[in-house]
Amino acid sequence: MDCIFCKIVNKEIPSTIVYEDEEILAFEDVNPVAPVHILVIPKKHIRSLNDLTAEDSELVAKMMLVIQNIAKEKNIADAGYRVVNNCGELGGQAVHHIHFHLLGGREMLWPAG
Ligand code: DGP
Repeated sequence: MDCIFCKIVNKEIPSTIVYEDEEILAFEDVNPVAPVHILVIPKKHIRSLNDLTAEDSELVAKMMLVIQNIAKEKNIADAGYRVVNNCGELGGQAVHHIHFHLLGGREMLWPAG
């Protein structure tokens, strides 16, 4: 499968990893839009939020806790941060392997663009 994030999971493409366990990988976004910009992904290939099933519930909950922990480690937890999932074409999803953006270190605007 020609998935760039699967290649990052398999270490075929280098990345700056900030967290890894059996199921989850977190790494710095190659094109950061904030001082802290980390992508949190499941190691198993799930195409988008539309493709999650009830069986993925625990995995998604773990990903949220990974995000919470990274926010603490990066010292952005107290100030606040944003978690983004882009789903599908109109949602702006460019990489079709589900991922959550952790954005912090600056004030976030609303509504999002
Ligand atoms: P999205 O639009 O939500 O699908 O965002 C995809 C993000 O993935 C985008 O912010 C840039 C990032 N990205 C794409 N290719 C690579 C890569 O090879 N390495 C890293 N670290 N990030 C990547």
